[in-house]
Amino acid sequence: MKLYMHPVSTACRPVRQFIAENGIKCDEELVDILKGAHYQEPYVSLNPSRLVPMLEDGDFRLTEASAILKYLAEKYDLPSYPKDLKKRARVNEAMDWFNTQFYLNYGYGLVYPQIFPHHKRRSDEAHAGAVEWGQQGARNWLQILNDHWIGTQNSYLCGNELTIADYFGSAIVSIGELIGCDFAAYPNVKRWLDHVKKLKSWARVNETFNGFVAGNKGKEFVRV
Ligand SMILES: N[C@@H](CCC(=O)N[C@@H](CS)C(=O)NCC(=O)O)C(=O)O
Repeated sequence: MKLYMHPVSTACRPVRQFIAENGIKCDEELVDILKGAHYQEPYVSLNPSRLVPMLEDGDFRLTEASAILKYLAEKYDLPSYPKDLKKRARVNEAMDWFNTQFYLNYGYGLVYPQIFPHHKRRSDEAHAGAVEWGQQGARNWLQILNDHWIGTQNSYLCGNELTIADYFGSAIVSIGELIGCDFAAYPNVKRWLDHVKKLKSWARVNETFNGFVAGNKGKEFVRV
């Protein structure tokens, strides 16, 4: 198996983390999205969406981080994707919620417009309005994550067992660190994230990402 990836990518980090934690044998191929390699052959023919990650398992290719996590967990029969119908449905629900509701406002509304030049709006006014919209939405979803998904009792998103939803969600929530979020206003989120970060491969998998976080330290950002 081979994972086409970039180490800083929000969508690649949970997949790499899952592979590392579970000792899954999988080669990696760097697709340098910062240099536009995903727009060039051969990658563009393999994945016309021009995004990473992409998993190759023999002649089977799979994109979408959430789908890849489910495929790997199923292929290796791992407990982090429970077989019980309702437990599995809850994990799917959490992943869909992160991938749609949460990520839209938090990632594309708040974080990315402030750190990626190509996400910046055309005028300062439009930009400030978009970021404010993202901030409001992100605060709403973080509060729901804090109170409803995690709450005061749970160690993880779907109870007290680590699931693939935690791999997926923690990669998304941690992008707030790029704009200096410390999640102090969301104590259950902070406790959960700190807990997931204790995974033995977290530091290694997130080395490049943490370099970006360090590079943004001290800069002014709109935060949650
Ligand atoms: N929904 C996709 C999103 C993948 C995605 O957005 N990948 C980003 C990196 S995090 C990418 O390849 N960006 C390249 C670009 O936008 O040009 C997934 O979850 O896998």
